[in-house]
Amino acid sequence: MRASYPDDARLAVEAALSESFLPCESRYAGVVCEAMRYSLLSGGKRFRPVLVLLGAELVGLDWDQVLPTACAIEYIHTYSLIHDDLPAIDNDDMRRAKPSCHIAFGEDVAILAGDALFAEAFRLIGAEQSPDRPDLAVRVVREIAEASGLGGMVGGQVVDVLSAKTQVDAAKLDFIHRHKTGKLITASVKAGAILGDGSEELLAVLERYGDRLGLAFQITDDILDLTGDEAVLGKPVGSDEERFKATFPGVYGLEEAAKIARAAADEAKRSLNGLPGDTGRLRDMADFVCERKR
Ligand code: GRG
Repeated sequence: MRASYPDDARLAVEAALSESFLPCESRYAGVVCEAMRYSLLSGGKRFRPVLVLLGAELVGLDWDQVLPTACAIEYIHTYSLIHDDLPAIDNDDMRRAKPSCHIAFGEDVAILAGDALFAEAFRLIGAEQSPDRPDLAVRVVREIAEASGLGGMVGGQVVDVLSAKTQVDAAKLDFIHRHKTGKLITASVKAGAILGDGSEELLAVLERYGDRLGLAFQITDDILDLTGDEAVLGKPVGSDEERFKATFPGVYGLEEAAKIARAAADEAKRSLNGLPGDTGRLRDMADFVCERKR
């Protein structure tokens, strides 16, 4: 059975993303603005902002009440992809079926576009998120900053980059995946619930759900890098092997890696047991991460 993806939420994010962006004309920094737009509005599954919306649903918030934060998280994800593709990191020429940001605009502009997206993310939350509850907006800023920085995405990426061409054991690989990918995914689903003043118990459940979901997501990413269809993925396959990157299929083999991803996704679903309200869409997301082809 193919898991259903919440396309209604994805389309709401897509519309908010294009509206969230200031026009680029008549600005000294116009070319950087164009590069930011190019990368941000070039498709993608919008997996993380969709999770923000689904987290918000759990606490009875409407999507439009959390869209600034949903967009901000996609800004941060886009910055990470732009920087990840740079020659100094993964040196990928294609992203989302288009030339990577640095191929289209040059390395200098791509670096600055990533930097600016990161800053704009927090500007967007500060300017537009929950003006009546600044305490909740501040809590979300902290959650997202922790998930993006040294204790999260960057911390995991540093270990990943420095571990290439070395022997990586299972514990280190688990750390890399849960930090470079898992933390931002976890912050996404928690952010929606935080903005609705969700209970600490609920946030603890979502922390567990996001951690397991993020691990399954990145293992599937490793598998797709070996077995995926380039036309569907929008980027070349085989790049992890080429760069001697530490991956789950590399350590466990393809079949076992797929089983570990499935088990993590099932744990994500189980962690939701007992929660009040409809958790069906979050459960579908767990199935989606294992079944996805891009
Ligand atoms: C700190 C060395 C260093 C570099 C900066 C922080 C960073 C760049 C990169 C983080 C690592 C990273 C890119 C993690 C995300 C991995 C991942 C699974 C990306 C693909 O996400 P999808 O499948 O992509 O959601 P779409 O295109 O659908 O948005």
